[in-house]
Amino acid sequence: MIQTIQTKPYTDQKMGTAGLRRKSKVVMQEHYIENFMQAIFDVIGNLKGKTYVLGGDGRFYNDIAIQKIIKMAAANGVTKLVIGQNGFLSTPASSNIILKNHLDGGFVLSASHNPGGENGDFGIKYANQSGGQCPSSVSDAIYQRTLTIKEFKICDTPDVDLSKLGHQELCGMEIEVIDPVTDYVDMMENIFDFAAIKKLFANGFTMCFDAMNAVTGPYAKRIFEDILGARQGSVVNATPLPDFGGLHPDPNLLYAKELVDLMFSDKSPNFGAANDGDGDRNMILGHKFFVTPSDSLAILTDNFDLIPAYKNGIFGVAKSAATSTAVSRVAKAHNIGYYEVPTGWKYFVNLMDSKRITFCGEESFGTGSSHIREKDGIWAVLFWLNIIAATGKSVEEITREHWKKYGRSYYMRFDFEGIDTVVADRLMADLENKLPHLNGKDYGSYHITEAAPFIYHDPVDNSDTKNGLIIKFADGSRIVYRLSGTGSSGATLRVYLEKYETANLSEDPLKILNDLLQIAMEIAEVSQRTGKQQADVIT
Ligand code: G16
Repeated sequence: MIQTIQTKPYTDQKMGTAGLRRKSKVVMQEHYIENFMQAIFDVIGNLKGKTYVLGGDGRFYNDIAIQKIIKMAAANGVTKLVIGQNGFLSTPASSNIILKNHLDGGFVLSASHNPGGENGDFGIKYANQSGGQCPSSVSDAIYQRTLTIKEFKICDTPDVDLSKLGHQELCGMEIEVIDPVTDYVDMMENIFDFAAIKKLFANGFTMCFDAMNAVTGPYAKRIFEDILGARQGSVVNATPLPDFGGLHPDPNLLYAKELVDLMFSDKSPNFGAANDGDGDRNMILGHKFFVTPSDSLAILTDNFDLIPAYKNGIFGVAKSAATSTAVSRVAKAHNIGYYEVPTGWKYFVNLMDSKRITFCGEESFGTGSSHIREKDGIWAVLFWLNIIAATGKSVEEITREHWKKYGRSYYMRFDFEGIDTVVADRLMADLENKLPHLNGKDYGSYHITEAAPFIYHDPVDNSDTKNGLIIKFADGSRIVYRLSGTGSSGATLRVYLEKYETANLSEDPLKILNDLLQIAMEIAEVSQRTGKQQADVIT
């Protein structure tokens, strides 16, 4: 039976860089999920004939939220939901299901790389029929709707059994529970040279993939161990847990510590990788060697012709403005299109749909291609394995040869977390006002040639987006400032530093970037305004 239930609006349901992301306890408030979902359904409008995919990364509250969403979808007239078994679905797998089956969109229940559990974070990503997250115009309309919502519709029925594969019906809506892994594996087999990677493992190559107790465990076990023949146990933390076993599922040098310690030990396997909560981020490591995400994008792009799906050519490549410019040199060498977009994967979607780009990536450990409309953690790992299989070279050799050929963009990100939002907004606003006065100024040997906000003009829909502030120097160095759009409370100031070198290729990045860090701190008055002498997280 369909019920219409009265509710009162929440005022904090504005989506960030990637959907709605809040503390679990905020989301657990009465009707919080219901209000947000009803706002989405209201903005979409007529739901008759529409099919959506639904799943999540298994974090705390997924099981409760998913049942609410199923019952609300049915009550709002959705024709069909395709749901991952037991409610599991990675973000890239969900995008693939939308595209492959021409669905109208989907919902991934995840706060991505943020920690889970009752004291952690929860989130909802809403994708439209493009397979990517909805554009800002749609998320703005949804937010406006959340401010005026008065009631929501829900079916008063028992919970759906999501452990059973196959078809069911609920309040007149069709439900299909699918294996979350199969379609994704098929897609990967059609992109990469699985035979070559199998041979690599058969010849004794070793890897460690850290699934961080999040959603990619079952995907990674099936692909790396069962199909490609990596030895059993190559995938660690492989069972998705509601609190990720206490891990912070952010694949970087700080939070993937267990993997990093292993890879930097004498007994490390040949190759190491980690994914985040919902499987769209990746980190790549070799023996005692870390590849920055910016370099990874450049290296993958440079080696496109080693991959069966791309060997006949690629359209172009894009990166977020905050990502290092390493890939720009590769694009130039291959004479392919090159784009810089604001932070947020959704900005790549138009470029992929219009065949301007094939590859894209971000400094925040995201790499992907137009096979789907989300970044894809396992895809990036397979790409690296395919290059290693084709060249017989190690991660370090591949990266060092790349630097030799193109020079090296030393790159680091400094995060100042938990800042009062008023202080953070003021810092950015004052800095923006200061930028025009910085042009032409010298800071030691650094000469500023351009200081301006980053404004992106989308060549497809002609929209303009402002995101972050960029200071460029005569030697090609850059400082980028922006506020994170994925936090669940307070503000995080991100300061991104980059310096290009053609001769000193083996230095400690911090040593190379230290002067630039001091300049960045001074220009934005970071310590005076935030009380922080140094960053909380450095990646
Ligand atoms: C999300 C977006 C990414 C973006 C990242 C930035 O990642 O999908 O495209 O790069 O946020 O985060 P911030 O605004 O905090 O710098 P994810 O993995 O959280 O979905």
